[in-house]
Amino acid sequence: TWEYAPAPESRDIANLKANYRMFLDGEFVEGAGEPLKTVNPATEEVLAEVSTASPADVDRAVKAAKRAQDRVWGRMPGAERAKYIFRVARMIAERARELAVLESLDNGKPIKESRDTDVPTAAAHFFYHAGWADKLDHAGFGPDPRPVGVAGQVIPWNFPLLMAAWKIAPALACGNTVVLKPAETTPLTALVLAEIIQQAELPPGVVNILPGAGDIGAELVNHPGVNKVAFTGSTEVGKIIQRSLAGTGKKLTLELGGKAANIVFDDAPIDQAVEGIVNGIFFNQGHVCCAGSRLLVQESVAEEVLDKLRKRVATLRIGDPLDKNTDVGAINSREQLAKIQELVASGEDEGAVRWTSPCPVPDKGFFFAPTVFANVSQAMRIAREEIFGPVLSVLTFRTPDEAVAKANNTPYGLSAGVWTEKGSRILLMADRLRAGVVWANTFNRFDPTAPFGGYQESGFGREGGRAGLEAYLDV
Ligand code: TXE
Repeated sequence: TWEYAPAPESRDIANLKANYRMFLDGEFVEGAGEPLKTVNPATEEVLAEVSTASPADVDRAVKAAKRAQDRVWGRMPGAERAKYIFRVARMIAERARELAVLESLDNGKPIKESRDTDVPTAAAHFFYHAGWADKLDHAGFGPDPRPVGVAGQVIPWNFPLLMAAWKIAPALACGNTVVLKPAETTPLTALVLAEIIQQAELPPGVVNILPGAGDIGAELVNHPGVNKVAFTGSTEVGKIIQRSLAGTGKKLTLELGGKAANIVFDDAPIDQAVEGIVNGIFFNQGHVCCAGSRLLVQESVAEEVLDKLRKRVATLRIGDPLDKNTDVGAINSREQLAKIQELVASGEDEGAVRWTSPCPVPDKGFFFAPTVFANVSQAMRIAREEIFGPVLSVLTFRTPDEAVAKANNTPYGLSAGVWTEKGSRILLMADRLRAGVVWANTFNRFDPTAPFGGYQESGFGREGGRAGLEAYLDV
């Protein structure tokens, strides 16, 4: 029988600004690395001091994960693993308020997004994958699918808890153990997830969470004890990892940058499309790999769409991430803000027409007002490079062929959106767009049942759905 532990006490919201230790072999311990200070991007104040891993800590964690995989987790019947994973899912839901507040403090995202998207979607990911743990033999993977072993996982700062869930849940469902490195600017919610994993009594070593900078990420992915690497982050680092793993025989999945086209046809429900355009680029301050950062609008409705868009964007409220009315929060770091400013300046230099929302912007903290560029041509940097901020580049097209050609004119291929009343056009476009995800009459919808991942320089491998399990199984 399975006895549920009493619901653990959440940390008092007033005490979230504590210091955090790393999670290794079932214990919270001081790492031997230089402690890092994480900053609240909305106030520029230090939020917490976090201990970080040294290369020796990485080695200890990988060995602990291997022991746990060999002796316990990899041998456990799937139905037993499922109970632990369900428990983690439920405890995330129980600690939702604490996790949402902490995520907004550490990352800068509006509380309504961490409350309504990040935390529930993270819990949903564990619930969904718990359901797979005892069905792997019957899912058509081939005879006797086996766990790969130890997964080394490195995640970015834009969805800190959700990315941890995306990585850890499928790995555990398939019987693998995990060493995960969160991003240096947002390690906190992954460490609360570690508390949950400890309270859910997962055997020591099954999950290890080691904060650190990129050098520790490199140490982890290159450790010979790691059998499978999963990375979400910049295309630049993804390429470094791919090169460094060549010839090692390790499995690898990469989820990298994007420059998605959000395509609006003249028969689209325009008001609904405007909401989708706003959500597509201003959700999470545009810190979204699948953000609809290029609006492709059919020439005959371009003026109407742009007028309505500017009016709508002017009503967005920018400011305190903990205010429930905030629509656009803080940029995650000073570095990211500088990158956005540099790319916006390039758009002006290259002759695009800049419009900036007149909404008031706080003086303190890292904020950037929602910005829309019209008259953008395909050669401009703002049409080609990932800005990863609240900046939309607007291009026009006349025919579906031209829309496809422009949308596919990118080295990326993560996502796209299509707005039209015509079902046949949706199917045609979805077929011809080189993107791992195509949304129709919606944007930025995430669901654990749907595989997510890219083409080309957006990476390879899928997360979510049955396809997401393949990377964590050998057949
Ligand atoms: O990413 P990095 P950064 C894009 C976005 C952003 C740019 C830079 O355009 O402006 O990348 O962001 C770890 N081996 N995206 O510098 O460096 C690092 O510690 C192993 C898109 O933050 O790729 C962190 O945990 N790991 C993206 C993680 O990699 C290494 C999300 C991501 O950091 C490493 C984030 C190395 N050599 C940024 N170097 C998306 N697709 O969602 C760094 N890391």
